Amino acid sequence: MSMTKKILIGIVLGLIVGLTLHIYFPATFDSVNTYVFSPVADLFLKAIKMIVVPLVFFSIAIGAAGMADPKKLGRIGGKTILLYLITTAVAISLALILANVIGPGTHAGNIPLPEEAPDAAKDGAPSILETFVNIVPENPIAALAEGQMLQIIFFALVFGFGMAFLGSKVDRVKELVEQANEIMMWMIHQLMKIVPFAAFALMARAIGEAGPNLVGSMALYMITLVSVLLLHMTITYGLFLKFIAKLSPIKFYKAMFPAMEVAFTTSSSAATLPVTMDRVEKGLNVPKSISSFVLPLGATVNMDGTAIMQGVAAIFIAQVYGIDLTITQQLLIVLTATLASIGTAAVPSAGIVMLTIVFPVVGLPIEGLAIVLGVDRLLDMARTATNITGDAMVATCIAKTEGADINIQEEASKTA
Ligand code: DAS
Repeated sequence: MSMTKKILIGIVLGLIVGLTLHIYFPATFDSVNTYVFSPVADLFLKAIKMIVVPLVFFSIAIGAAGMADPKKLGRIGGKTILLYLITTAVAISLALILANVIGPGTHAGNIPLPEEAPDAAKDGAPSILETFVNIVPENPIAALAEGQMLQIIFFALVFGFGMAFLGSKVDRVKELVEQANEIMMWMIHQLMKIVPFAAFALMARAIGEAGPNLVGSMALYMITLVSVLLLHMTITYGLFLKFIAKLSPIKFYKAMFPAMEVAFTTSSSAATLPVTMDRVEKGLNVPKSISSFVLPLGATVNMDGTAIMQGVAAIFIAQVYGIDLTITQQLLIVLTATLASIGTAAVPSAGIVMLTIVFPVVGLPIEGLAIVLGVDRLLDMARTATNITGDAMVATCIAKTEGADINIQEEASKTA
C-alpha cells in the first residue's frame, strides 16, 4: 500500500476516533490522549524539532552558496535568482491576502494557547526595528543552541555566501556541509515513515480537544491553500509567460503536465527534476545551457508552493489560537517563508519541517504544527507540482530573454 494511502487511513481514523471521543466519551478522551495520542504526537513533533535546527543551517547555507556562486552568478544567474525571489514573494503575498480574507481558522473556536507558548503570542510582537537588529546573532552557537531561527538563517546565509566566494579554498567545508545536509534529509525520510501513525495521533488529539469545528476549519485550510496554489499558477505564472516568455500559458501547461503529474505523485522536486528538464528542453525548446542551470537550482531553492503553504499555515494557526498578527509580523512571514523555502529540501514533507522556522519568528506556538501536520502529506503533492512548475516557468522566461526560440516542438519531443 502506498504511503499516501496509509496517511489517508491515519487521518480518517484519527478524525473518527477524535470526534467519537469528543462527542460521546469526553471523560475517556483525557486518559486516551495522555497515554496514546500525546506520546505519539509529541514524540513526532520533538523529532521534527530535533532535525530542524541543523537542517535549516545546512540547507540554507547550501542554497545560499548555490545562488551566490560567482562562476554562475553572471547575467543568466542574476536574472534567474531575481525571478525566483520575485515569484516566491508574490506567492506568499497571495497566500497572506487569501488566508486573511477567507479566514480558515476563525471558526475553529479559539483553541487555548499552550502554556509554553512563545512570549510574542502572549505579550505582542517585537517591533520591526527590534526584529531587524536582532537578526544578527552575537553568538551563532548560542543562536543554534536556542533555536533562534532568524539568527540561524542569517548566519547560514552569510556562511553560504562565504563558501561561494571563497570557492575552491573551502571545497572540503562545502563537501562536509553538503554531506551533513544529506544526513539531515535521510533523517527526514526516516521520520516520514511514521507519518501515518503520527497523522492519526495528531488528528485524534486535535479533533478530540477542539471538536467538530476544527474539522471544518481544516477543510477550509486545505481549500484556501489549494486555491492560492491554483491562483499563483494561473495568474502569476500566466502573466510572466504571456509578457516575458511571450508564450501561451495553455501551451506551457500542456507541455509541462507530465512533469506536474510526477511531482504530484512523488511529492519530491528532486525526483521530478529529470522529467522537468526533459519537458522544458523537448516540450518548450529551452536550450540545455539554460535548463541545466536554472532547473537544478530551482529544485533546491525555488519552492513557491512550499512558501504558499507556510504563509497560509501561519495565518491559519494564528486564527485558530486567536492571535492577531500585526502587519509587521505578516511581512516577517513573507521574509521568513521566502528564506525557509530556499532551505527546504526537495523531498516529501520537507516543507512542513521548515514551517517550524516560521512559527517561532512570529510568536506562534509550535504545537500548532500538530493541527496542519495530519493533512500535510496530501497538500505536499499539490505544492510540489507548483514548485516544479515555477522552476519551468522561470527557465522559459530566461530562455526567451536570452533570445531562444521558445515554441512547442511536440513532434520533436515525440521523435526524440
Ligand atoms: N515536497 C517538497 C518538494 O519536493 C516541498 C515541500 O515539502 O514543501 O518540493
